[in-house]
Amino acid sequence: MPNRCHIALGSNLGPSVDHLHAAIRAIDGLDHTQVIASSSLYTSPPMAGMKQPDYTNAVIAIDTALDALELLDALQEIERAQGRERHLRWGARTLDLDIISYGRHCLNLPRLTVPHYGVAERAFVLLPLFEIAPHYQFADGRQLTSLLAACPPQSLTQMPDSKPDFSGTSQA
Ligand code: ROI
Repeated sequence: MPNRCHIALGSNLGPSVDHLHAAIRAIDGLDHTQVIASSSLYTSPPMAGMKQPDYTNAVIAIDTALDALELLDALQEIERAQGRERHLRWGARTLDLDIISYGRHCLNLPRLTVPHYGVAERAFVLLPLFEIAPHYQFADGRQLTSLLAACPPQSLTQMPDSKPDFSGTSQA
């Protein structure tokens, strides 16, 4: 049985829209993995007033038969292939792929925490997720709409006509 997972995408270096589109195609091309839905793309200033270029963000839903660490490895390989350099925590990046949820599982592994630890503070994750899964409840019981209502305000701009193409057809 595949697991329904949500991946947050972010980029603020180079042609960010192209980076996100290429990443979504690459994820759809992973073994035993299919993109089910994608949000629009959004632009937002960097969180916490950091001095960096604005970000382009999106969230996708996938179904995957990869286990959580296989998925993490595959996403990190896509980040590497698209030129991400990893030495700066919270530095500007060509591509950031975060596993927000993995099925109905809560995982606390050295390399991976799901639901993602920072999700409640990140409108650039919650709002795109709301676009594709408005009734979503995290595996730890938190309701997406409650997190959105309590999230620190953040300026997010939905880019018109920016829903990426992928081969999936069903809804998240
Ligand atoms: N800020 C925004 N707006 N979008 C991001 O994807 C993002 N990613 C990050 C930090 C540096 C926390 N800030 C961000 O990793």
